[in-house]
Amino acid sequence: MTLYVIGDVQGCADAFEALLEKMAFHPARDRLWLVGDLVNRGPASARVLRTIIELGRSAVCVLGNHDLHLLASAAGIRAPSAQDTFGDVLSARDRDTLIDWLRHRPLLHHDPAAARVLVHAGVPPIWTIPEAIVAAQEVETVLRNPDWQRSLAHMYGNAPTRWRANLARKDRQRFTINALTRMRFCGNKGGLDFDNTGPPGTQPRELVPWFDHPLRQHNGTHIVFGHWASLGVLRRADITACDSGCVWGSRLTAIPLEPAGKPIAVKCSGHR
Ligand SMILES: [Mn+2]
Repeated sequence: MTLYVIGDVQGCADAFEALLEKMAFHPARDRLWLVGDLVNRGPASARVLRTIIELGRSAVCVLGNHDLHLLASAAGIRAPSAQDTFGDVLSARDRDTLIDWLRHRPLLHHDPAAARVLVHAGVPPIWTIPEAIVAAQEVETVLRNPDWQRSLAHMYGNAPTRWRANLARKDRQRFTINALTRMRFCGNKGGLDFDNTGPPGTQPRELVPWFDHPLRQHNGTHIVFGHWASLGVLRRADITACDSGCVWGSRLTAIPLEPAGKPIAVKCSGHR
């Protein structure tokens, strides 16, 4: 058994299928973690979703910001923009199957035995892992409700950037979604920044990558994430970053987490 993680696929079905083949991934034997952003920007979002659904219980996938944007579009909350390429999902014959599967994915997956967490963007430094799990579960419960469409109406917006335990429900859920699916840098008190998308070193002095923040409360847990294409693949004792910029014309990468091994990558022609 090998546990792999694959970075942001973003509708690049050709690269995804080529990578699974190159890995010789076998669902009866191996396990796969996917960091989310399965859809959008690339040409074949529906095909990516169907391939993952076929992997069944061998694959664990968390939601990314593009996946949530697709759900909001399917819910009629927000019209797709000119850049969005998930129309193949919205017009698919199996649309309801794909959307229902997607909205039942978690925002955060925790393997306590391995002290390992899978999340799209990261865990805010000021949260402990139990706090992050409670916050994620609140949003997951809402997404799984029969009236899930209405609840996504409050998803968009950057505020509040600072966490407080007494935030109102909608603000609390928006903070959770933004932190777990959009965060890269944080301010010195742990507030979220949404303006800087470059690699560490390009940010204003008052900002720190969330995983290097001095207030970080979850140092004992290994956090596996994607979302940050300009950070690329980064493997440390405490984190694995794995968005190698597939949709930008770079590579799609699978990293063996257990047993740890050499990354396996395929070239992607890029679609942006
Ligand atoms: Mn993302």
